[in-house]
Amino acid sequence: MPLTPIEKKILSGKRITPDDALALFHSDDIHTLGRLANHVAVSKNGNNAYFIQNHHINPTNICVNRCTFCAFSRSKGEKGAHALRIPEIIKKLREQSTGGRSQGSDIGKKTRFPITHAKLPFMEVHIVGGLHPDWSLNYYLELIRKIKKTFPGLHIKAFTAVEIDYFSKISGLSIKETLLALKEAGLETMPGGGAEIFNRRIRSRLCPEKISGKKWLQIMETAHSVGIKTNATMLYGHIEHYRHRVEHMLQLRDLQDKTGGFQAFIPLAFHPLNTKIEGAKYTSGIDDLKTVAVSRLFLDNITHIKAYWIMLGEKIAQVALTFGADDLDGTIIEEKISHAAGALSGTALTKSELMHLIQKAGKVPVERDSFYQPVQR
Ligand code: V47
Ligand code: SF4
Repeated sequence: MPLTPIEKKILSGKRITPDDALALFHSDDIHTLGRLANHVAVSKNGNNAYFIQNHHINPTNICVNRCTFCAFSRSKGEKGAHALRIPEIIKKLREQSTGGRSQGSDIGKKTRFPITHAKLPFMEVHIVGGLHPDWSLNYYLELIRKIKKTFPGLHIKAFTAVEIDYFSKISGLSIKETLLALKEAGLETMPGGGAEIFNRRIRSRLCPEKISGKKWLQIMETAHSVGIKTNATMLYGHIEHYRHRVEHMLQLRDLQDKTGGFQAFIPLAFHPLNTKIEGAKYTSGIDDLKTVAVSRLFLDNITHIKAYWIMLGEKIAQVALTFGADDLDGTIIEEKISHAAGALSGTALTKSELMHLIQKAGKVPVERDSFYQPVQR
């Protein structure tokens, strides 16, 4: 399909329709798509590409939902199940922040350039996990309080809308009360996980036990209303069609028009290993780039598009910086969710590796905080 009328719309700053986005997905003109998406990205963020020094923590992989696409989760008592106590999480964060023994060995194995500096200036901890059948909301409140007390300068980005719904159910509090209690304890922003694909039929095959797309959006709307900024994601490349991706992004765009609370959109490339999705394959590089580009063009009201290098791989993520993405995410340190499903990337990158990837893409590396403010060091 020729892109020209859509191209004209984009270049004159007009919003594209869901049909336009579908046509872009069906187009084979990947170069025009990349050029247009880069044009829009530059108009929003200049030639900058952001990164953050962060760590990921998964308190538990024990989960009552057991989504069919998730290779990370386990049932209680199953081999490979883990459930960290709060002091263990604090110890992990301390070791990672001070170049302690466990970090040194971990990093040395998994990244091409071992981290050598004695103290890593982490800005953010990203915490998500399974829905543990025995834990109470108090565990999570205590965890947040303890992290804030031990590392006062560390930004806490934690819990997907799916977890918030679960905490509300186990505590008997409303969604709003649950969010306010977590905010009071020290939670500052929320990641965008759990969105998967909103379409009801696809969702019922991917994650029959998970909250609906409608509920996910309601929880995000509530989070935005109490002053918690969040991200949004879309899991693609499994059993969905292009139209489901567009439908998904349209619902995000509509909510963003209302609240303005989404900071970034992250297309998550499905990884097939150890999942229950029959016949599933890895996504292709072309599909990854197309999805980043179309999301940049369609989500005109979300400022940042993240090329999550963990799931795209370092090299496709780097190219994605010229296809509309303006953020690589971060150092990560320990990633379990996509690596359980066969991610081929490392699990950590150093600041200098991230900067190198960005510079070689012709972009300007900007170290950011959790609100996309540049960090001066
Ligand atoms: O919600 C699970 C996805 C998500 C697989 O907001 C899988 O900054 C691929 O949301 N293949 C969690 N993906 C990760 C996430 C995230 C990551 C980085 C940054 C941010 C952010 C959010 O991972 C889950 C699910 O959609 N996931 N299994 C899999 N087999
Ligand atoms: Fe549980 Fe999340 Fe995995 Fe689903 S994706 S099984 S909710 S950890």
